Amino acid sequence: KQTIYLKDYKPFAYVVEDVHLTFALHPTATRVVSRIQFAPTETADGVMFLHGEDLTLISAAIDGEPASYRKVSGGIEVDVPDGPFTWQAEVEISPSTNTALEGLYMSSGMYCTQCEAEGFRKITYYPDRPDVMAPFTVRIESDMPVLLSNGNPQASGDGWAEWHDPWPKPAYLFALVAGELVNHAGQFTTMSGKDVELNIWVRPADINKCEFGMGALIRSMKWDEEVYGREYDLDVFNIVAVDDFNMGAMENKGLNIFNSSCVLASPETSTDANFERIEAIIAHEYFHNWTGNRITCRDWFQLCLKEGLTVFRDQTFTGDMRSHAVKRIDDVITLRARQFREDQGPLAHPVRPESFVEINNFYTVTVYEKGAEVIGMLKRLVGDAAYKKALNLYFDRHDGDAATIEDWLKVFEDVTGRDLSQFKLWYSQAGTPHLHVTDSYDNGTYSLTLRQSHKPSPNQTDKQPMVIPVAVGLLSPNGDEVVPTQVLELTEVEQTFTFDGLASKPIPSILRDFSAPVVLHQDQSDADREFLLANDTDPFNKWESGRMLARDTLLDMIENDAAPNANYLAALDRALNDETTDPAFRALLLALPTIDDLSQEIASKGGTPDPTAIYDARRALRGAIARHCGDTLTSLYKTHQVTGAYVPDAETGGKRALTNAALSLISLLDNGDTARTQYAAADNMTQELAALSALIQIGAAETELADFADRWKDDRLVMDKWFSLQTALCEPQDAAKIADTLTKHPDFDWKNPNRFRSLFGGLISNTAGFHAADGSAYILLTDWLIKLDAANPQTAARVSSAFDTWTRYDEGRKLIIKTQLDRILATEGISPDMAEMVGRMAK
Ligand code: B3K
Ligand code: ZN
Repeated sequence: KQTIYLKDYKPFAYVVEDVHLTFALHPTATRVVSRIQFAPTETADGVMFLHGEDLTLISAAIDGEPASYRKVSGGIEVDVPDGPFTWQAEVEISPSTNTALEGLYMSSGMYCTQCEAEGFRKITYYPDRPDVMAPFTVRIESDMPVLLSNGNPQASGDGWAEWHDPWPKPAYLFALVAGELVNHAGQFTTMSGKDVELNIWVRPADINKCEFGMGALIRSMKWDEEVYGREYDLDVFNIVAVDDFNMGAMENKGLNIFNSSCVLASPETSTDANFERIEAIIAHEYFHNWTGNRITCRDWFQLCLKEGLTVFRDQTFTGDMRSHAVKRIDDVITLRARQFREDQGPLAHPVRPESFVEINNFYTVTVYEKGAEVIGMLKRLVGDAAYKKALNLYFDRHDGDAATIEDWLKVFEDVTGRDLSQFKLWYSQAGTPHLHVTDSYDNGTYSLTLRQSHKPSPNQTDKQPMVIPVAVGLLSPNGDEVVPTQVLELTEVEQTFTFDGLASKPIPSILRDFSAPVVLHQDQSDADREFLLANDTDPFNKWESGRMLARDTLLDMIENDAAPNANYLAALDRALNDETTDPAFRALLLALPTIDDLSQEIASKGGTPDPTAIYDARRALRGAIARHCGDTLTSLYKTHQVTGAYVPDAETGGKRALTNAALSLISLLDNGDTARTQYAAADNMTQELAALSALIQIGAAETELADFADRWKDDRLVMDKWFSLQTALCEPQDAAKIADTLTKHPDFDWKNPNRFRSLFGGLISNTAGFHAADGSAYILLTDWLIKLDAANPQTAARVSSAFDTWTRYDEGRKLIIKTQLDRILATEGISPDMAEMVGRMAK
């Protein structure tokens, strides 16, 4: 497969005016008839290329006459007339043997599709590129009782149904579902008074897990009207839950298809975290209706145009539904753990990449989460009012377009008169910028000097200074905020900002709300951190101060064999007792930096992280916190228990988060007595799983693990948790062995992406276990990646990124990993997906 470059973009030479598809469904011999109206543009030259993969072509005609065509790599070249013409083709495909889960495939007896990015070409011959948009009419013939496609239902009868989608769309938004499904119905009246029928379609056994998702959908529809002025545009909105799915969900026009783990929920089977994630994903896919579907991407290099913006929108939505402070902290934890990690390694790439082999490999945290950070910075720089104006202009100007990042930035330039050419570097320059801060105080004037630096990234060595919005507030030593938050714009390598009229040297709170995705370096004393942890009005920096104390004591313990910092333990105890703060916030104070976070930190200073030593230090610090804060933890555990029926809301969820964070530490001291009691009494999955986790972490969960498997053996989503907890939370030295044993469990259905990711995702997250010095986990994962790649390249390639930190480690580990990467590359028939990912890592 060849490399595609952004700079080579050329528009398609034909316009697609209308698409008619007829599907005669059959597990191994589905027939697809396409009737497509094409019209040439000025650049047409009589030969039209259509993508097509794994298709058996039965017939092809142009205006009713047999077509003249040649099969070429990736599709066919067709000789076409000078004027408009009708292309009609019939192909045969085999959904039941499609284990790649891309195109039309079968999952638990139902037919479903996944076309983004380039799956439609596995359904029929077509210009499968996002800048070709057309209205679709679809006829489905099947004896399945429920037949769904995009748009509005048009007609149906015994064994067939027809759907019409009036909104021109690219092929990647096409969807079809056929199955023995039942629906949880709902209704929404839009702001202009149109009634929309809502449905969540599931297998009959799951019908009691739809209510929460329906509520989340309705909240999303309302929010998008209120906050972005965006109304829904069809008579129906359907969601379908599918068990075998390569990702979380897919925003197909009017017919969203979801991984069942991202839509099905009930208090007995889902945790608070599951509920919050489901609400966010339903919102995300719904929000794509405007940011992605009505306005789509010109080409796949522009992916962040829809994904960064839609993530930004769903993050704001979750903040509005729950807590902005807690959501921001959660998002930054993820950004640093995953995106900063990506930036630090061989897979680093810009938010808008410039080349790819397999686009599915670029649905990354950089495109999504850093893409969302870029939108957040833009909003902070122009202000809320200008952001709103710019978005309205974007929707007005580009509705129905396949747009670019240039189009997006232009609306902001037109609305604000600002030149955004330097800001645009956020889209083209890879890597995480470093921000260095020094300060001084002299005679009433406080000066802050900000300096930016950039490390090289793959294929990018010389970097330009970027526009970095740095939100800053100043506190006086008595705790008053003397300078409220203001945004300093760092545009040069180094700049000094001054503040006059201050009676004494202030304590600065820098990068409030994490106003830019950078690594902040500042000389901060323990005393300043303790002060900010107690007094900062910015919740992010309040949390961050505690985080930095925890991080530095861990680094000191790892690097210098130091004892846990007593100042930190005392400050943490005080913060935990501060009843004016949200319990969810206090739960976050108890979340220590992970082993991988600490490895990243050590590596960025030029050191070589030792996962085992880091594991030991974390364990020692957890023990010290449990002992030092024991009374506080026990009392929080008692006083914050939630009573009454389970509700998946932020308020009670925050209390459960706090008591369960306490439980995990209390269990280090009481041999699991409290956890065992909680497990036995639990009437919801949040409490049950927290207790089980605490017991696994102290190696005392044998009875409960058996009980759990016995009670939940018929629930696939709950059994996914059972698989992942064991590999994630066991002692590192047992991890590879436990994972290997679990692969032999009769319920380890490795072709199901959720199950594969549960077991191996758990193992990978057990950092000290995954990086066991003997390489046992590396070898096990590699064996399974090679096996999975033959069936499902997309998921295999995605999981292979577990190795992207390999150059951080010592020679022994590096040698074993490099051997595994080479082993993958040498495997006969390796997929282009895997070859690209592993090739980039092995370089
Ligand atoms: N747009 C899809 C992701 C498609 C991934 C293709 N490999 C889901 C989302 O971002 O909403
Ligand atoms: Zn998305």
